[in-house]
Amino acid sequence: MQESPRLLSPKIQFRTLILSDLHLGTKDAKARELLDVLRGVRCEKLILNGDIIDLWSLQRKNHWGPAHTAVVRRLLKMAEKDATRVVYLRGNHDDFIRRLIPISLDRIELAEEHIHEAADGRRYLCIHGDAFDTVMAKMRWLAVLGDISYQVLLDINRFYNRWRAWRGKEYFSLSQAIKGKVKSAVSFISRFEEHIQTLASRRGCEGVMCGHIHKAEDRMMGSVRYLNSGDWVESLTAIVEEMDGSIRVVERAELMRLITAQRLAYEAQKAELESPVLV
Ligand SMILES: [Mn+2]
Repeated sequence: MQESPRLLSPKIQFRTLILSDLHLGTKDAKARELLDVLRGVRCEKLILNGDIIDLWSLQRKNHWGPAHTAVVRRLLKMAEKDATRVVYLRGNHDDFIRRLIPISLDRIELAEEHIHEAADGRRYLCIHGDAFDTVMAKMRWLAVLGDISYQVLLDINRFYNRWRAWRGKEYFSLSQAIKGKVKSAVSFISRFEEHIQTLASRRGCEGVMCGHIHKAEDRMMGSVRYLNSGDWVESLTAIVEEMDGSIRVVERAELMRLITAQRLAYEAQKAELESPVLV
């Protein structure tokens, strides 16, 4: 007797999907783009790592549209129909939930932070990341400085000092001053990395997952793996955990390719199973 083939799912499957910074309620939220992804994915656990509904922005100007409602409805449906465990972590744009947390509503939990245990036993601390803001501000400053070459700096310095001389002021080394700034910014970065490492070890975690800075990342900070899920305003990225526990950052384009391929395979199998048996 012929063994019946394993039935394909019309959706791609992840153990965990981690999203952050959807900023629903703002003009720039890519709700439709997100909806395409959410409709094609099934996951056991969904971590919403802050700034999901942008209450700050809604209070100033209401840009809530039907697509935003559809995203919320889809998220609730995942919890209800797919039995997905949803963990909603507080961000700084939706810190109104701070007064409620921690609370568990059926399959939806609201919390400040969450420890995710992957299938391979590795533990990850999930937290929005606005707590690191003062450190991050210095990092942005460093990125700007990094774009200015030393030669340009020297040129600016020369003009600046010509102007100072004309004003009758003494020489001032702008490049020296900026180099000092860079040095302190570098120490701020290592302080941020230290912060992440301390936090991870305090929670017994091998990794930390954040959002907030709207930039997807996956890199080691000492022995700690730092991941950032990016956002759904510009970068359209997510973190996914496969069934075997492997974790990676993915872009929407890749997710859509996987979703389309899965759907086609599913349709093909369905058509084959429904066609009359030919002898
Ligand atoms: Mn944020």
